[in-house]
Amino acid sequence: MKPMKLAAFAALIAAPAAAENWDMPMAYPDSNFHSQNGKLFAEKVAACTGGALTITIHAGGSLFGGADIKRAVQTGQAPIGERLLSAHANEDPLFGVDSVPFLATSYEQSDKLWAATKDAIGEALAEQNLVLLYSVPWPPQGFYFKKEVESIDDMAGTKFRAYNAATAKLAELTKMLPVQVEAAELTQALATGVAEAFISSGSTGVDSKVWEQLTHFYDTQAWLPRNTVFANKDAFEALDQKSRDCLLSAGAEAQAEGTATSAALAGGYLKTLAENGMKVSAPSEALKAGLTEVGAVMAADWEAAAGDKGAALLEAYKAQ
Ligand code: PCA
Repeated sequence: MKPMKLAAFAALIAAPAAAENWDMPMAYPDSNFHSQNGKLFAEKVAACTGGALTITIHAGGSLFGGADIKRAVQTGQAPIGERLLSAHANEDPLFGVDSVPFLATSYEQSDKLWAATKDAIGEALAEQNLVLLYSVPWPPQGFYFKKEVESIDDMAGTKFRAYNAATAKLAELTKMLPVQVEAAELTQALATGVAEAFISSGSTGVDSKVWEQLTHFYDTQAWLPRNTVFANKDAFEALDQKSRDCLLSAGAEAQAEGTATSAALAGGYLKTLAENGMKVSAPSEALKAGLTEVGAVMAADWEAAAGDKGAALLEAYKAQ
């Protein structure tokens, strides 16, 4: 009897903790590289935890729309989620550092800007009951129009789809009419005339098959905004140490791999736009010069909003 009892006891203490499943809302389409990278992240977490923590991806805004994901995770309605953090720059200017025009315009610079600001961004998120897990840049941002645009004067009066405060400000400074539209509703907004132009990556242009409505893409490489994945702090802290470590290590891997994927795909998206009949080109000198001026105004605005803390981070970025 005795040995059997011991064996039963051993089996009991060796039994894995009840498996936990987290639902992860993401705003962009299932086929988008961020969503696919989210799935790879989920697979890594499952493998690392031996199935103790699994993550179910809900792409395309199917669980929460983009605008609601951050609040949902903060309040624990979802334990984890992905969001374009710059859309929350009104809460903390730091969240918008990736959308300051012409501050970081290549993958290399984007990595450096992230390295200089990630701790401060992580702290700002922690104050909002969030744990930073990883962040992946979109390809560089260019302008989509349905006419030739030679200078910013040609933009005036255009209904311009904005995805954050920076893109709305850019529209105002170029005398366009900003309208906030999530990527999930972009196709419809273009089809119904709610918007007739926007700034984004080739990735979102391809996702939305914008060649059905628009004709010109100007490859301005203005900035590389990021999608950031965070967990609810209470949900994170309720996990065992191993699961927490796995989330962080899988996040680090997903960030490196997602960034490499973004860079590898960037050129192909522009090719796809051209193959579908769009005129893809560099901006004219006049357009470049106008956007540089607008960008300088926006950079000064950001610095004023971000104060000494922002200035120190910019210095750290530029010193790299
Ligand atoms: N695509 C997202 C954000 C930046 C990008 O390239 C969008 O347009 O909503």
